[in-house]
Amino acid sequence: MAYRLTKTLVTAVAGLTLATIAPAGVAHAAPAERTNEVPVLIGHRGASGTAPENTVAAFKDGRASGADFFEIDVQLSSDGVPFLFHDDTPARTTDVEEVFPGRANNPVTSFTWAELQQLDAGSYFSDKYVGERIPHLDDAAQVATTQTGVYIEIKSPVYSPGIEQVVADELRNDPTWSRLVAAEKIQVLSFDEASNRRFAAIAPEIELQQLTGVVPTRAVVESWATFADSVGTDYRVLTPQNVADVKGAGLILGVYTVNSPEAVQYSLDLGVDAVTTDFPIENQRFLQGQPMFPGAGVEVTSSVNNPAGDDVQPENGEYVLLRNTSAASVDVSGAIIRDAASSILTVGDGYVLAPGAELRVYTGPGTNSAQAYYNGGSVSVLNNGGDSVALWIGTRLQDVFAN
Ligand SMILES: [Ca+2]
Ligand SMILES: [Ca+2]
Ligand SMILES: [Ca+2]
Ligand SMILES: [Ca+2]
Repeated sequence: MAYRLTKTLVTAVAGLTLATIAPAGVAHAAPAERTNEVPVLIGHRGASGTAPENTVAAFKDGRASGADFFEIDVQLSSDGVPFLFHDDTPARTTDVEEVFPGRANNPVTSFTWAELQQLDAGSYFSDKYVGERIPHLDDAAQVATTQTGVYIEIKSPVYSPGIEQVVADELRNDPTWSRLVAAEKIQVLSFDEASNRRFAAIAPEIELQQLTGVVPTRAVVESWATFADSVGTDYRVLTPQNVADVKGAGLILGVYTVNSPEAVQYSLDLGVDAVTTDFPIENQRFLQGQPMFPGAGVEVTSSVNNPAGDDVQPENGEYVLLRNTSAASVDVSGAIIRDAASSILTVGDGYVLAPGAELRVYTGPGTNSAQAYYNGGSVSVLNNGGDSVALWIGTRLQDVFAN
C-alpha cells in the first residue's frame, strides 16, 4: 500500500534553524542545523505530559500545540462502547478504588460504559483536573481539527473483540470522523499485527501503522508493507539499520515517546519522519526554534535511574539532579518531578537554590541537606530502561529531561 500522507513535511518556515543544544541523556551526534524539514508531530495520549492522559483536557492541549495529530488509545467497554483509555486496568489513572472497591485491578474492559463514566480520570494528574471523565471515542473527533488530526491506537484488541469493525464504522459513518478522514488527518495504529491485518481488510482506505517495540528483520518489515503505511517504534533502541530497513520497505517511520528536545533532535538525526511526544506544546516550540520553557530558571541536568545496588536505598539511591541555571535565586520548595508514568517526586519546604546551585532529589530515604532532598519512598520511581522527567514549580513547567 502506498503511503498517501506525504505531509506536512513542507509546512515549516523556510530557513528555520533550531537552536544548538547540548547532548544529554543519550549519546548522539552533534545536532545538525536543520533547514526546512520538520517531522510530523503527534501528542501522545493527547498531551499526557501536561494534562491527564486520554482525556478531553489532554486532547485540547494537543490541539493547542498545533501539532499534526494527537494520539488516543481506544478499547471497548463490556457493553460495546468505544472509550479512550491506555492501561489494561483502571488502577493507575482513576479513583476506581473509591468508586468500585476491589475492582481496581480488574480489566478496564470489564466495566460498562455507565460504570466508566462514574470514574474520575483527571485527579491522578492534579487537582486542576478533578472531574475529567473517561472519553467516548467520538469526543476525540469533536476536539480534532483539519490541522490537528487523530492517531487512533487500537489498544489490547484481544480484550476488545470486534473493535476494528466498530472503529471502521465510526470513521465511515460519523460525519465528524469522516471529514477528518477526507482531510487525511486520521491514522489507525496497533502493536497487534493480526488486528492491523483485520483493520486493513475492513477499511483499506485508512492510513495504518504497525507499532513495534523493536524493529524486526527487513523481511518482516517488508511483510508489513503489504497492509501498513508506516511503522512506529521506540527511539531508544532504534538503529540506523532499522531506519534503512523501514524506509527501504517503502514505509514511513515514526518514534515514541520522545519527550526532551535532545531526544527529538537525536531522532531527527537518525532520519525519522514522525515524532510522538507527551509534550507537544513544548516540542512544537522547539521545532519552530522558540524557547521551550519561557521564564524557566531551573533545569534537570541528570537523572540517575539505576545506581549500583538497590535502586531505592538509604542515602545513595536513584535521584534526579536539578540546577539553577538562572541569574536569580529560585525557591523550589514544593516543586514536582513527574516521570513518564506520572509517578511523582517532590521537593520539601525551605529549598531555595542560589544561581548555579544544584539539588539532588532522591526517591528513597536519607538525611536531608542543602544539596539533597529525600522523598523517603520504598519503591523505585525512575524506569531503568530509560525514562523522562518533567520539573514543575507551581503551574510552570521548567524543563523536561530524558535518558
Ligand atoms: Ca498509545
Ligand atoms: Ca459516532
Ligand atoms: Ca540498581
Ligand atoms: Ca530505577
